[in-house]
Amino acid sequence: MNTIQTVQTSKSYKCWLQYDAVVNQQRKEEYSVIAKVISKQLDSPAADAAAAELKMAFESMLGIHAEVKHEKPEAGVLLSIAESADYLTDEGFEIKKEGSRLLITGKTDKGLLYGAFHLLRGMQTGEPLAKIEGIQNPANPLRMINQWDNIDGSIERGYAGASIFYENNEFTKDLGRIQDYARLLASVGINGVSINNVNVHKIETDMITSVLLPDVAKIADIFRQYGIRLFLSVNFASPIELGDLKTADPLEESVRQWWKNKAEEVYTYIPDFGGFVVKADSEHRPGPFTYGRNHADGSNMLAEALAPFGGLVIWRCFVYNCMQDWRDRKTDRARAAYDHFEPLDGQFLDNVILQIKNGPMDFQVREPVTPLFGAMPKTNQVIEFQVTQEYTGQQRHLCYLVPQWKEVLNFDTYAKGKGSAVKQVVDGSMYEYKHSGIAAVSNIGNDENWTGHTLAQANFYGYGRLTWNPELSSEDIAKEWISQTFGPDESMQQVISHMLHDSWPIYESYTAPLGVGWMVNPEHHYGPNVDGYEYSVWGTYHFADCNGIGVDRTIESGTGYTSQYFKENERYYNSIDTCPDNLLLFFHHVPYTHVLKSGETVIQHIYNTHFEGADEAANLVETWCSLKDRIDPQRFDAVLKRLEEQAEHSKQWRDRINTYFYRKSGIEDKQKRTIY
Ligand code: GCV
Repeated sequence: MNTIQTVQTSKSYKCWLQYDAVVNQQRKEEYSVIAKVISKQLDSPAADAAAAELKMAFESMLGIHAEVKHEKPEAGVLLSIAESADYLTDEGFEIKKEGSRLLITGKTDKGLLYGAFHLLRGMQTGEPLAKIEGIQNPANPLRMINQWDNIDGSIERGYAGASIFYENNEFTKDLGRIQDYARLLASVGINGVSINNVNVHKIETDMITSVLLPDVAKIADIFRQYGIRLFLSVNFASPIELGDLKTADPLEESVRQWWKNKAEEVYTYIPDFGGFVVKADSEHRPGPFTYGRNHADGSNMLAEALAPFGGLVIWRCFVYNCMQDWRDRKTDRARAAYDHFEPLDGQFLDNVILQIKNGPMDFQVREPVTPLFGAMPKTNQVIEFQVTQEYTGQQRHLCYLVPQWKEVLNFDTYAKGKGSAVKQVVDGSMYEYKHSGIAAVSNIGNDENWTGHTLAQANFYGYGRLTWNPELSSEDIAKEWISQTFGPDESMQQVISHMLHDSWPIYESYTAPLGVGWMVNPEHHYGPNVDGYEYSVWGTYHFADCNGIGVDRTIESGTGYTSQYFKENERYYNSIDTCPDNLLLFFHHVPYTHVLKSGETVIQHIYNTHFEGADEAANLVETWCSLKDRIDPQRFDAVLKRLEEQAEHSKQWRDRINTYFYRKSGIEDKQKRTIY
């Protein structure tokens, strides 16, 4: 049987898999009855991992050294497969108490693994077994994490140390840490991981050759035990890059054959390989446009190669002109994904999935939901979130993103009339997609606590839980995470939950106002710089002058972006009367004196929110300090340091933004606070 050796034992490293000793005597007695024996009726990597996790957890939580055996126990946990259980999907499970036995039943061994983690989550949060019982199936078929790790050990947009997968242009030897990562991922239901950056550089191109495939296969073996399929990001120009062909034209027979051979080779190393993730014709990455072909041509070529082996092509829609002339007021980056992809609906093979960022720009603190969701009934779609906090404080600022993701998933597209939420598009139910789900950019690195900011573990946890069940509330997710991570003290749990829930609004309030986005320093994207992207090639403008600010995306006088939405949303955003305040500057250019629905003018709103936001960031420090002595010193101090940095840095944001708009507009703050 698989034995688990976690490579570090500190509280920050263990995240939510603390498995602290159960202190409630009644619970301890109840759990102990089922913890003496773990019986598993099959041997498979995932069933072994489930049993090993339970064994380790029972030892740590109850001090019981469970026996693992095949026979049915009188009392104990019974892991068994029921292939004909039609109420379960392949990854679903049922937990049921029968006398002194607790049955965890799956249709496959993956269900057993998820069932085991569900039991442990319930035990860690102190639930009676009766409440842990029940049937669960994941809402989304694909629940994926994208690593943006480079083989030199760096991570694109990584804020928690270096890669856990690579160092110095080689795969890591520290496979124990990867196993611990797989445990964390499986515990929240993730079932797919792409292990290299979507920007595939020269050396990483070798990941699909015999040079690096043996290493990739070792990583796949680890993830397989935890029900996670491995994917690779590939370079569209690989046939050229690897020196085999002079072209990567997707309609050239030699190129198509090259990819077919390549797929066959990959599957000899990794029989359950998930497939390819592709960033093409995006930010200088090669793609089908070079050959006058479209994205259906490009993705279908790869899909054809992978189809015989059950592989998927996850093709990103982040395609836009990144060499825009800032003087060109007609081109609108927000329109790009829809303009490129919507006309191709129906042309993609059924093992192609389009991966679409949640918003039309790029993971800003506030942007509307992309109009592409629901607009392609015949094309598989997955949504892409960003757990790593590129534009939301880089894990130096606290920003709990689960409420943002929930807002997006609950957004009504009106694709099939009222009640056509994004979550129903991406779970595949609205159009009966063959493949669909949720993907996100990972926020972990080799920092001891995985996520840099210890409280950013909540985003990792919450992302996974939402992919499994988008109906979970943000509060429930936070509660689960806090109680497993920090323990049963309820008043402490409430304090942390409030901090988490205040954090996104706080961050939004002292950064770019009213949905306009950007205003960050170019390249690294940390810290305020109002005009940082104003005259750039990236299509990211706010158009502030002495009279007003905002991007006119209306049909009548602007870029017409609003027309990409279904009628109800088109009308809602297109009219300044109905457009919500928090997205006003995304859709409309208005004078500073424009009065918002809140009753404030735009300029006064900017001043107010920036003063208040910085004050609230300072309050987070005080609130956290109220928990001293109730949280272990290592995690307490680490979080305190980050919150102090945030409080200081939010003042920079406040003063830079307020001063900029004061100087532009010449309008005084009604409250006469200090502006420079
Ligand atoms: C991986 C943004 C980021 C890039 C990232 C890109 C993408 O532009 O700043 O670092 O590249 O998105 O999603 O492909």
